[in-house]
Amino acid sequence: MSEPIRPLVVIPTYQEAENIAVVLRRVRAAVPAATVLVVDDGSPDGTADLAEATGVEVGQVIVLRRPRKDGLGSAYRAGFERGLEMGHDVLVEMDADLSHDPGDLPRLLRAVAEGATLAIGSRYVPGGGTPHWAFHRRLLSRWGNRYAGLVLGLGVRDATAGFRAYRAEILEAIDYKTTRADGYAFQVEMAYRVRKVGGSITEVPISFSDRVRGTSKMSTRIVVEAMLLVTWWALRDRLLRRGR
Ligand SMILES: Nc1nc2c(ncn2[C@@H]2O[C@H](COP(=O)(O)OP(=O)(O)O)[C@@H](O)[C@H]2O)c(=O)[nH]1
Ligand SMILES: [Mg+2]
Repeated sequence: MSEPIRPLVVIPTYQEAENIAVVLRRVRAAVPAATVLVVDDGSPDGTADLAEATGVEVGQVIVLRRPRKDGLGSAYRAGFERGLEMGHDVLVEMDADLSHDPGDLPRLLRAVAEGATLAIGSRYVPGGGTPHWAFHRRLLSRWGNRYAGLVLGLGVRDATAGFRAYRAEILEAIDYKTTRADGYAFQVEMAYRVRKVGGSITEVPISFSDRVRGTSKMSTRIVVEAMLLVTWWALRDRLLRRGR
């Protein structure tokens, strides 16, 4: 039997006015007991106000308003800090653009309740996928993940995935506050740290949809940052090991 948990779903937003109400309603329908924390970076389109209004309708939604756009990694660091202060024992990462299906939340939470310290919603395990992606995008993501998995010894097929659930204790154990990366590199950095402290990681297959409304905030800079940081971490750790 799975133990009861107190999950917090952290949703970072920047310019998601077209999506936020729908995603909050669907999270509430999928996990009636979850608390949701929207971390908005001063979106000029009024995302934070819409999140608050929808929160009144669906209940248990908190909006953390930050003054300016500071990146995905920084938004999650702030969200985790708040969630741990509030005493949540499971912290979930999820995008606001409906690429992550709130209907998959119960499976992610079950994996954690059954013992994983980190459950990753994975596109690259059997049953998962990116059905709408163009060939070149699939190639970049798939090979980027193969490269990171190989040089860092992650044992994870989808380390850049941003739909995940962490046990509170593992976040404390990996000292998440000292992560520095943004975007895809942030996700890899977190998985790498969990692996290094010996935390168990389970990949739960998910289908990743393309956003229908609004625009992506990821850029070539974020992809290049991920590649450079992964290479740096792998080299650094090899040199350190040799120095011992
Ligand atoms: N708070 C905050 N959220 C962000 C920032 N950049 C992206 N996001 C959110 O992070 C999630 C993923 O971003 P998205 O643009 O969809 O990335 P993509 O799916 O890789 O194209 C979405 O919910 C965005 O609104 C940021 O600087 N601050
Ligand atoms: Mg997206």
